[in-house]
Amino acid sequence: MIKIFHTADLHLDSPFASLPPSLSEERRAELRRTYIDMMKYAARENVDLVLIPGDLFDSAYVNRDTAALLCEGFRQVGCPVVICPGNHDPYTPDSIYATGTFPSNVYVFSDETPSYFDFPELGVRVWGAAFVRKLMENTPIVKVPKLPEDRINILCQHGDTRNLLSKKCPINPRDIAYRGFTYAALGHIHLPADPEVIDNTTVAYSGCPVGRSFDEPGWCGALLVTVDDGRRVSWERVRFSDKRYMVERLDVTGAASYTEVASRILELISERSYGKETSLRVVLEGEVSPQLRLPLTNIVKMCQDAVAFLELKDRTLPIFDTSYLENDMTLRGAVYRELAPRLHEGSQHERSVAAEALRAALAAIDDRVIFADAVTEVGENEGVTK
Ligand SMILES: [Mn+2]
Repeated sequence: MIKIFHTADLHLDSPFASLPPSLSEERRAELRRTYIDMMKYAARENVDLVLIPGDLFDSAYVNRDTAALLCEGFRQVGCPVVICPGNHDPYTPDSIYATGTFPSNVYVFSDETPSYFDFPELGVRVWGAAFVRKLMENTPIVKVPKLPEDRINILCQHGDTRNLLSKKCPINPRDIAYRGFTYAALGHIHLPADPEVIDNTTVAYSGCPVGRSFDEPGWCGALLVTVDDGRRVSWERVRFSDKRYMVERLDVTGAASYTEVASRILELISERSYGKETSLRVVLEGEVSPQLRLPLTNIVKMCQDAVAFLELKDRTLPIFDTSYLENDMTLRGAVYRELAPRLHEGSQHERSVAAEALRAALAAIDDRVIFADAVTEVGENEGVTK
């Protein structure tokens, strides 16, 4: 039986550019701590092999202290550590992989053509193909020959099984199974589904060990994998994040005041038992009166102590009880009638923009202040690639 610890996509030394410098340094320190926690765990569990299929670092440039810490962790874990550089940390001549001095138990793939490391004492051969630049358009796996059955063949690869047109090493899991791998340790997808079993092959993404933003919500971790003497694979997820991001949608239809919205947010926080371990984004939705102002900064102040961090997005539509506007003969009614088709039938983006326009117009007509923080940001996270 062999025990494997599989982690990927740690993105050490991420810039966290959206945060103020002190907070971003705190986050980087958390990532480093998570790495150390993982190596301690792997040592405690007496694993035979650590597999890191890519994006261990966020970029090719690595802080000297981070590199020292990394070496220390690898030394402590003792067993062989196999790294396959990914699209964020490709094996380039000036990368840490080429220039750093890792302990002798660390094995790093350096070629775009598949190659392998043999571990005869474990009866294991580990295959992989390194990213040597940010893209890998072809599928190196198809160049792997049909594998001999006298040992456990493992793939350690950064790549994308979701999209065969991906420019980040597209992989068809069936190709992995066809070649006869027992286990494929993959990296690249940060929030993966459970491992997939095809014939005698288990194809698994570990996901990222800790979420770095609202794009990566929930508890994260790594995989502890066992291959028994009959080459049956079992796995368990081990949580390594002690903080998490969560995103909630809250329907505030009919809310009469912003304090009512604040108490609905507090109710939601208490219902879900969120506390200081959770950074929370609440997307406010539903239909509210066009008169209702949602000063997000004030609402955040009223609720933020309940969680680690609170962010609000206003996606409400100011069309609750608009019967009076439909027949209003002043400029207010004219603006409403002009925007009504988009408010009611447009795409989500059109509805949000029209809602914002209606709010701004009504505020301007009443000579009220227009709050800049109510500006909608539809789809800002769509199409994010990791
Ligand atoms: Mn990644």
